[in-house]
Amino acid sequence: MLTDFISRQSTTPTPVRVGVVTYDTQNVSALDVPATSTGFSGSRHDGGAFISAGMVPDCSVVTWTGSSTATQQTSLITAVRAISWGSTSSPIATPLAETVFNVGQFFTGGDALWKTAFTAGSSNIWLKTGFTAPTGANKPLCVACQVSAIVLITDGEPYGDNNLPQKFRDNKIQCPRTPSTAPDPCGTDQGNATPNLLDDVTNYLATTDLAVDDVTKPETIGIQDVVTFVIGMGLKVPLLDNAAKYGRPPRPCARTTRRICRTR
Ligand SMILES: [Ca+2]
Ligand SMILES: [Ca+2]
Ligand SMILES: [Ca+2]
Repeated sequence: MLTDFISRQSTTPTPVRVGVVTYDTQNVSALDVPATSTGFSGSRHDGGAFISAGMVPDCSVVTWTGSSTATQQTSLITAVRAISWGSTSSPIATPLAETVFNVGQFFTGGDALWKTAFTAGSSNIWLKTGFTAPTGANKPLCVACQVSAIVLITDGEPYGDNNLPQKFRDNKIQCPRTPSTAPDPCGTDQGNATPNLLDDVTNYLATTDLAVDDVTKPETIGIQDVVTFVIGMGLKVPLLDNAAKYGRPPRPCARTTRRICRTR
């Protein structure tokens, strides 16, 4: 599915830039949920890992038909086909919310928010190696008014997930149920039994200006949020429905911003 999507960018009338992230292949060493003061520090391997070198194609490129972009396209497809899903002897877990949180770091365009939003002072504990955005033409943010999206392809069964800042552990976003006092149908992690927080993370990315405004970087001015789309590979999963439901930016406000952007 993903390799088809990347291939079609050469011929579709509406090509997009693409980056690919999968789970950290060593994530089974980080299945627990330690105190929030730990973050990702030490030798932990929570969350994801980049497959692509930032985004393809470069910011200034608007089609995938140039020779250098075609080469990037071939390399990306090869890299996607080489993604490891683990084996019995070398398993990989499913840190869904953690990985989407890492992608949020990437979309900040420079880590500024991720250093201050989740700790009392500035701290690097919630930064994941590999997700600091590049500053070259493969950076995630090209222009201030661009639409950024995550397309999450998953079976929706978190395992070894939810080592996240307290803001998310509060689990303010929960799946709908009747009566409201019943347990959260978004469920708990199969490995560590903590409440699943994927919907809390997608909601944060949809409702937060991720790129702190910096006059030296025009692409950061205004609101840079991220919408999450979910492609569930298994049966109906309440957690994924809720992650998509709450992963939409507040449209009236966002639309106004983008309309102003386009008329500049
Ligand atoms: Ca983890
Ligand atoms: Ca939740
Ligand atoms: Ca901004």
